[in-house]
Amino acid sequence: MAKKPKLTHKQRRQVSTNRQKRLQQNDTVQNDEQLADSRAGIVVGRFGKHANVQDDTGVITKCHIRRTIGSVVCGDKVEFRPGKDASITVNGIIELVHDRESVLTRPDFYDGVKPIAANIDQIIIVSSVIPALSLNIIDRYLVAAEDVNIQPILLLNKIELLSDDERSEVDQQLQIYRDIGYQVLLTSCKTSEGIDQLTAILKDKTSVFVGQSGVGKSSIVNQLLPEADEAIGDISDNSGLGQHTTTAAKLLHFPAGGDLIDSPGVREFALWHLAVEKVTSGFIEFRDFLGGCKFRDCKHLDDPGCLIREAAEQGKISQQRYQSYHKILAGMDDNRPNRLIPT
Ligand SMILES: Nc1nc2c(ncn2[C@@H]2O[C@H](COP(=O)(O)OP(=O)(O)OP(=O)(O)O)[C@@H](O)[C@H]2O)c(=O)[nH]1
Ligand SMILES: [Mg+2]
Ligand SMILES: [Zn+2]
Repeated sequence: MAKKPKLTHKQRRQVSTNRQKRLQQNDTVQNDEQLADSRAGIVVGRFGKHANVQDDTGVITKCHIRRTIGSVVCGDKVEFRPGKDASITVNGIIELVHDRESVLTRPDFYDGVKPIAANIDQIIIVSSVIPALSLNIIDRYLVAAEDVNIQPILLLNKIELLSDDERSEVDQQLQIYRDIGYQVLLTSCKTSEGIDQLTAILKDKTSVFVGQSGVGKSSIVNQLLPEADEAIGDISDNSGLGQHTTTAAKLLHFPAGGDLIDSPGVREFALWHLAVEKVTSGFIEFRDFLGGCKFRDCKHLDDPGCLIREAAEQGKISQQRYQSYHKILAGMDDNRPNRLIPT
């Protein structure tokens, strides 16, 4: 029997790439004749170079995105052309994205400012007891939500893990947020506490879950919509952090009305894309005092005649939030790529 020629590493790679290409070609629409007429849809999934688009009959098509389109995220309203042969995997193309009514963005070291979700009414900032509650991360999300003018709601999950004493301590910490007008919810996927209340808050709205990895965003989605069957990941024994189980955002519909976007957890929520004034006005309780400081370029630190510092000293602004604000400003340059300037 003739011996098979031995391939070099490079040749083997080439063979594998060619095979991959052939498979992809059979699995993706190639030309306009294979496409039906353009129709309206909503983006319900976004991963790699593709997006899942759902039309008004509920059919979901995995689509290419035309090169001319800037960005596509869950919640985007689009015009797309589905393929005629439903057996093809990547079977459509997004031709146009309609103007967004709202968009939540996040700065990324490599990609610049990235949209996370579009056309949303409210942002549910999910925290938990494990990984430990971080008020500073909550404040960062609040600033980002205020900047894009989308209603934020705070949610603390895994509440059943707390003893009565710990619970009242945490409740006290969160009271700061209730006092300045934010809604705060306590939930547990183990006891279902707070889930009915959350259902009512999400009804008829488009909401997005954001927060650190491992706080239980996907677990809550499964509580609300068992058929969603979202992947759930354990907290790492070593780091005590989540393991980034959800890797792509997904939009789900409530049968009774309303949509919910589950998003991948993030490690850091940087705010370097914002000008300092935007961070300041993102602390909504500071707004009453803005413009009243003695110096126009007041840093609200130890500047004489600073109304914000005085308000914090007098307890009109919480010390916790005042310090969190300065912590955010002190870290503004962290993870900021040099080439990008805030707007
Ligand atoms: N004790 C307790 N554990 C919970 C609760 N909710 C979720 N968990 C656990 O927390 C871990 C992380 O849950 P996920 O739902 O995967 O968290 P996630 O926020 O979606 O994480 P990423 O997808 O990585 O962003 C899993 O082990 C869940 O079982 C809860 O209410 N109580
Ligand atoms: Mg998840
Ligand atoms: Zn000041």
